[in-house]
Amino acid sequence: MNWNDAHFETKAIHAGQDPEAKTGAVVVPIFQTSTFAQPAPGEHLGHEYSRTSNPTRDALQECLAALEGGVQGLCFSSGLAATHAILALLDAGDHVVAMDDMYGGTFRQFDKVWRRHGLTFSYGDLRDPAVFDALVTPQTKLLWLETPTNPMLKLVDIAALAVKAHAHGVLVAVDNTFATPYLQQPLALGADIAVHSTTKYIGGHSDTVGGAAIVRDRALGARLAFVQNANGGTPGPFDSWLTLRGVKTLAVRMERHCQNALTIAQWLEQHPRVKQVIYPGLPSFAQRDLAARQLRQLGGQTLGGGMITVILDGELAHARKFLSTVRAFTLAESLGGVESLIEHPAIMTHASIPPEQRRAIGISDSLCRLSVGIEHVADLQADLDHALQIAFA
Ligand code: P1T
Repeated sequence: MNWNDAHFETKAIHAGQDPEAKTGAVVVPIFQTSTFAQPAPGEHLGHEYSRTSNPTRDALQECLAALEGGVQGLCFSSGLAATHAILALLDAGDHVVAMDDMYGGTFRQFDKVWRRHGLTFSYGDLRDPAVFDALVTPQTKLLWLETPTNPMLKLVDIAALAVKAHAHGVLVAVDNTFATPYLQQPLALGADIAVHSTTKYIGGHSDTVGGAAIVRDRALGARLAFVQNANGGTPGPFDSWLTLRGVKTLAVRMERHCQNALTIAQWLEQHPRVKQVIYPGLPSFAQRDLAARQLRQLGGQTLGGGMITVILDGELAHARKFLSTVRAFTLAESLGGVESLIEHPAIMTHASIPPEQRRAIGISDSLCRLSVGIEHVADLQADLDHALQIAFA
């Protein structure tokens, strides 16, 4: 059945997930098989080998394509495997323009892997779209955006940059991991590829690692599907199934993540030990107008996501004590699960970015990143309050 005209919540539960034809199983089965019997050489019943295609992965791919408003979704064994497949579309000598703030692992792949293979990169603060004009060259083939960025929660204007990039024949990829398709629709705004670490909000339960790339052009989809199969960084059936199970509740989880995060952000902003709170749903957010245009609105309020970046009014030692004291928040890398996590980007997720570059984009030693979960917000607030008291005692 075609669910394209259905609402987001309905697509999340039904797109690619019709009851199974043979048994009527309501939930897509885990087709835990590497290969498929062929009635005659070269003839098959739709699947040959699970790297190439697998019914459980197909269901997830179809669902994610529907949620992002694309024509094809491709899933990968991690977010970085999805990134790798996209960069593998380029040739040696090609140039990439990228936002200067992004997940440290993405930067590491660009800088330590792809540069050795002859790609070149220019990074800039693309909050000002005119910065793109200064960075683009005749060799530029890809514009890589992350918005909101990890960890500074900077926004880039996808629609404005897509127009500029397309005028130069440059493909636009948007890492939509932080916002999710529930809050932000990059393809509708003009991007060519929406990218995800499905490890995060899409899976939503911190129990599996995965990635996805969704496109709105069939020819680009075919090129990416070729790389997916040729390079082979695909997720197994069980990981695909866990992700598909998670994505069914994406809309309701995101609303609670946003509601809890806004409450915590407002409270932290008043806290005497806090220097700055960055949260796209706050009235004080620097790019408040762009947030209102680009992120989903609910009841006149911008849904700012579940991530908060907080700069303590102290030193590294205060941040260390704070992070070691929290209990309702778990000190861990990653984000986007139902449980609240907290981390220190300079030491943890963004350690692969050189210190001077980290400082230039604002990742200081007193900066902590919160992934606000869907526990009761009062327990989360009490935990942070207690940990701040101990850290500054
Ligand atoms: O971890 P993996 O599934 O390979 O996804 C990489 C990735 C891509 N894009 C963004 C925006 C990300 O945040 C990540 C992974 N990030 C973390 C593990 C983290 O703690 O920030």
